Amino acid sequence: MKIALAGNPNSGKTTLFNLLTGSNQFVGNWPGVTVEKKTGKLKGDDDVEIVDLPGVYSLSPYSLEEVVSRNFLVNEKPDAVLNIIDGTNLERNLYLTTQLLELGIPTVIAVNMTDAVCKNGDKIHTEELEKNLGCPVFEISALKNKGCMEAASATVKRALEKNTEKYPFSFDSCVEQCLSFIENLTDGNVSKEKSRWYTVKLFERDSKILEQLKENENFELTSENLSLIESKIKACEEEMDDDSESIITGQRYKYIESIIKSCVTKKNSKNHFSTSDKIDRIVTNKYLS
Ligand code: BGO
Repeated sequence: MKIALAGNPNSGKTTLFNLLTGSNQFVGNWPGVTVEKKTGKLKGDDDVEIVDLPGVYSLSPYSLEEVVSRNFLVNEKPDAVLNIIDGTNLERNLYLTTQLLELGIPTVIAVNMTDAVCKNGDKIHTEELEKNLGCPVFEISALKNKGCMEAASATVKRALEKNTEKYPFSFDSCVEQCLSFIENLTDGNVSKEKSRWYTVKLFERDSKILEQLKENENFELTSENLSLIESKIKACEEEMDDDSESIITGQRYKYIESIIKSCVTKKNSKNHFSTSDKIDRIVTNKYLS
């Protein structure tokens, strides 16, 4: 069994990986690139291999690390994903989560740094987070070795059950209509669990996705269907007065904002991020990633 460990840089991924694998680690490079690849056997279960993915903020195709991570997730088909997120910085970390959950891979979320969350006097409502994300959520502290093995065991269980409960988030109706249109054109040719991932990426005009559809799904959109998709995307962009990629980014952050409101009680409520913070992040994500 292969489990991918995914998360933002500084989320505590290395600390967790070391805890879960101990000295049972292999270090090399990802094929064709000079990005370090670490794998290891889960302590107490030699049948489970943990693959430490490069730390990334999103699965866009803009940095080498992002391409390596998403290629592994889409091409190598791990049995499950353990997504580690920094509990003291949920807003930023959940952006990657919203993308991971579209991949149709059984996923478990480990909210790390809960010692620091507790110290700040904040509270994360795990059950509410589970409802919003449609997958199991564990509070852990990799630093203090709390809850880590439990999260790993739940990931193994989730992989064995092949459990990909439906991720409950939907975009605004104009976007969803366009996504349904795209999905119908690929229907039956793209594996069911990956369909949402490919559909959203086609809507975003992700340059690498057409090649991957051909390689992984043995499916090519006809030029007629591609121009039909393009005209639908353009109509949606006009209606929403933005480009398709920014529409998706903006709506992900809007959803994250609503999750934070219902799932986090902050001691200092001023810590909630404001609309201007949100816009800063959209711009940063788009132009700097
Ligand atoms: C330093 N709780 C707390 N409080 N900190 C944690 C936890 C946790 O549960 N887990 C990890 N950290 P990485 P990536 C550091 O290195 O695993 C800390 O990038 C320091 N270093 O100890 O490296 C962890 O692999 C000097 O902190 O993350 C590390 O995802 C002063 O989070 C940091 C303070 O962890 C990143 C911290 C010289």
